[in-house]
Amino acid sequence: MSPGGFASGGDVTGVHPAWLPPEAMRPIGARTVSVHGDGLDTVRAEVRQACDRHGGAVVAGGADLVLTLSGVDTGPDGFVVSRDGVVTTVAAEDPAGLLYGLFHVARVGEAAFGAPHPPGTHRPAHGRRMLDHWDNVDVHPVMGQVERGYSGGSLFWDGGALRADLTRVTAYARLLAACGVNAVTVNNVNVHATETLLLTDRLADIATIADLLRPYHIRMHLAVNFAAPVADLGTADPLDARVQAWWATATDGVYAAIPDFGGYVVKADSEGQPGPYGYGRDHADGANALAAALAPHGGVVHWRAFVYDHRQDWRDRTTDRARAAYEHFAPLDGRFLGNVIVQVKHGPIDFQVREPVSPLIAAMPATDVAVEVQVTQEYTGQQRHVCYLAPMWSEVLRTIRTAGPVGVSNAGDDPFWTGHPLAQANLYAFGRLAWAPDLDPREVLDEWIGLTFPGTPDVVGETLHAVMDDSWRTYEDYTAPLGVGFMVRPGHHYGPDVDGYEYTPWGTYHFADRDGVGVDRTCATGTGFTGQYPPVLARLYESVHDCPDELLLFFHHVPYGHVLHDGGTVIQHIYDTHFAGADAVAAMRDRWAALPADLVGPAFAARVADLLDEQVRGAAEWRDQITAYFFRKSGVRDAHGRRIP
Ligand code: GCV
Repeated sequence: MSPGGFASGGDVTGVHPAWLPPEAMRPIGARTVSVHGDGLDTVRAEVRQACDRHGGAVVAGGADLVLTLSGVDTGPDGFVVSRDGVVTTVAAEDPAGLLYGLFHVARVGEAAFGAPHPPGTHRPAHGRRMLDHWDNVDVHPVMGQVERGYSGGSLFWDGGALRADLTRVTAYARLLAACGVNAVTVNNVNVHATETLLLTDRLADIATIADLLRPYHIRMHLAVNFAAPVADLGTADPLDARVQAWWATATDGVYAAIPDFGGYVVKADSEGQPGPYGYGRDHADGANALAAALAPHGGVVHWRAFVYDHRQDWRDRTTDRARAAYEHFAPLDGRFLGNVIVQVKHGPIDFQVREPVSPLIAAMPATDVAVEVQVTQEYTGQQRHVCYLAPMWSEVLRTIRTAGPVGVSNAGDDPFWTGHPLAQANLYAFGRLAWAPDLDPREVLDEWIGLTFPGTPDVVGETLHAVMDDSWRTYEDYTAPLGVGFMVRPGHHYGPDVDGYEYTPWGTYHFADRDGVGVDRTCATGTGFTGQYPPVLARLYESVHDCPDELLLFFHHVPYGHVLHDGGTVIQHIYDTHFAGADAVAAMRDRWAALPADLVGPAFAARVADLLDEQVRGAAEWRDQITAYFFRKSGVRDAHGRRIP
């Protein structure tokens, strides 16, 4: 198809519909389809629209495609697909499963109507697959409408009010259901004064959004302020019976308005947000107070473990931000109520391009843990750089079994949804990996391409793979050598500033001097962070010889002449990767420029081209600052004699 699918606009005029534009429903809509069961309004509407557009028909029996609610044993959200020769049947035990089955058929396309095959069962790996929006209701003076948002304004809020036109929320819900997401929070975890009222005075706003998400089987969650009871009671002490009663009453009110409400998300004692420490209590006390209020209704609390000292003294070399989450939470394992989920960032610091997996995830066997990843590209190019993140998430999600991943959404009111049109693939991939963590990131990208540009010539897919497959490692090459992170401009976090955070209260990240670079996090001579890992990993990371190269400087401070496993030195690696990374970005731009714009639509093509120009500029800036900085520190010349400013 053409870009005509875009031009025709899908459901929302003027908006590029991302995956599942009307043309992607052709495999279904060009056939006869029968739908059996109750509670299938959304499935029926999807099928009807597809048939209206593509010439098929909704029939009572004798169909090419049968969608049926039946007693199959799939569990929630699962479905079974079979083909007996002339009929493809999708069966599920609940309406959500049948909707996922319908979208599966769209994804598989004509193959769903090919050779006969016995029933194949599809079940999500995780019951809850959640996206958190860091959207402010009021425009925040520093963070704007969406904190760390790079896709325009909020889909839900506009300058203090619920958007007047919520059409795109319905379209967004459809996109999310089509990749498997089934839970959403619609406000920032930094809960400011207005957002605190969502729980009480402005409940009608979130009920309105919940009504729009529900047809696509997406449950509403809400970020709440731990100190919310203070306005009424003067305290938020979680062990105070009046506070517990306050949460019970407020929560009853939420469920009266939203019977299928999912629960609360809480950022407490973190970066200035209030929390239980203010009352001499711990995070189990805090989380349990809210969990007790939710339990009678079947709700859950996602309690974030992102707790660290952001007022540390850079001169104090014993304080290590990486240790913080484990130190605050691991001792609490076993004390949380059953409906508390401790939400842990995938790495021990903060969504950097390269981090080891957080040791806290393995340290709480008696607690439900959710792994949090950042779909919005705060530290990975801010949706001005192409950075396909599925390979990074896949490394974490496929090896760790948890209560389910949480992603920080990258969507906004931008016509392409995600600012950079190619960042749509990150949103899609988050949902797919949350459903099936073992999926190959390249195959997921294939799916996104197939659903977004159905019927286009192979060159579209080849170009997108060439530009995107290795883009995360390319971004790492020119920004974060061997596990050093945070060399970004303070505040907005875009672009290079090697010492930007090095002497601030927020943590210290590279410790470069004239002799060497890296953070000594060993037990033998450093901060002892390696000791937080299970023995096999602790030994691996503790050893400067065995530590994987890509994490060497995360765990060790080494001389610039230290030899890596590939035989090169650390300083030469820094030079080589920065030159190679910037060159790779220039090649990405050339590759994109060679793609005929009409195959993806002129607007899409032009937006990507403009952003690739910025990425080429940005990568060169990174290359020049990083190579110059380390040349000036080390005095070691580039072995290849390239120009270092
Ligand atoms: C919502 C990082 C970001 C903050 C964000 C915080 C968090 O520090 O820079 O904007 O706040 O993470 O995850 O709570």
